[in-house]
Amino acid sequence: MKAGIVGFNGSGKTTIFNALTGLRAETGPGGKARENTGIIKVPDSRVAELAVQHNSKKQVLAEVQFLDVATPQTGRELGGGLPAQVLGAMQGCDALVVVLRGFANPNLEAPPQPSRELNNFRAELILSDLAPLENRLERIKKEADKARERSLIEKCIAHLEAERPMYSLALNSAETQTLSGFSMLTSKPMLLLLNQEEDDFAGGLPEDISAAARGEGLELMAISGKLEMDIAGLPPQEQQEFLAAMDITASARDRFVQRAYSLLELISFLTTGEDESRAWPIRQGTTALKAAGKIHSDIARGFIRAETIAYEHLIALGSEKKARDAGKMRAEGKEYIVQDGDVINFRFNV
Ligand SMILES: Nc1nc2c(ncn2[C@@H]2O[C@H](COP(=O)(O)OP(=O)(O)OP(=O)(O)O)[C@@H](O)[C@H]2O)c(=O)[nH]1
Ligand SMILES: [Mg+2]
Repeated sequence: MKAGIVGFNGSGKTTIFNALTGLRAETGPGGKARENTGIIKVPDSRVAELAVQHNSKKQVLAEVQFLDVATPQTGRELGGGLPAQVLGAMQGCDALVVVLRGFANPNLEAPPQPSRELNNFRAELILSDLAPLENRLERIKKEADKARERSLIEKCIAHLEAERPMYSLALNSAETQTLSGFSMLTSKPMLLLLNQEEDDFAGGLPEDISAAARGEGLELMAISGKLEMDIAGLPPQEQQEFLAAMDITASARDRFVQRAYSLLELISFLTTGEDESRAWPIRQGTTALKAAGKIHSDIARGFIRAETIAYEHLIALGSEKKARDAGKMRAEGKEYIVQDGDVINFRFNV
């Protein structure tokens, strides 16, 4: 599962990438040649709680991959077009985190104009989605057996030309299937991240950008990239002290990672025992059989049942045995749709 950190030149993508991953990729005008990738662990206090209850030797958190998509300066104006390589990198992502610049960047002339940036960025994505649809339409316009595809593509083009993103177009599953090969950028889940100075937080989110996000039906979060990067660069002990001194319990980083996780439509099921307590990332709607396969193909092959206790019940009742006695352990079959926080013990036989 991969989330792309995207946005216009100098919006603070690499800074935020560093804050998330704890890596030290080069920021500023010199650092734009490369793409950076990093893995982040998704904070989940349930893993630690389970580890205490079960005396686990090890704790393992779910992981998500982040890609920092460098945007070379392509024009004087904001949004002077996004180069093919940037668009291609975004296409390979499962979700997009769009960084909007809300701070004065000394390397750029333009003052921060985040809502304009949002508009322009989204226009770029729409343009990029239109081109292959138009090509395809041209190619199949005379083919008698392609009438259905043609009308679908025409519907999409009309929608995009009205400057609306694909995610706001209702499609049935056959239509979604037909369009999947285009991997359209505006059909990807998107989270807006306003990168602003810490001093600006007191004022709350600026009204114009909040309204723009609401209008788009998108989630918007503010972050101070630079501050978060500095926090992430401290040793763990000092991070705690720093956050305590600022009277906050978790950095924006943790909140952001959790939001990005749900943006990717990910949930976690949990396993626990003396060896380890662990969170496993799966897509919403994953069956018990598929979830078993995430752990090991043998467990899926020899699947018997998934002994499942909701995390809250397990913690409240104190042990697996007590949960079982209280009737809170369910024996689920292969087709069971796994829920976030299910603590599962897979029974299998190979
Ligand atoms: N004051 C302030 N400066 C920031 C903040 N976030 C990033 N910067 C600075 O803005 C400049 C650009 O940040 P980068 O993280 O390199 O931006 P980018 O989006 O990766 O830039 P490109 O990859 O070139 O498109 C750097 O000098 C950062 O130190 C912030 O929250 N506040
Ligand atoms: Mg960068």
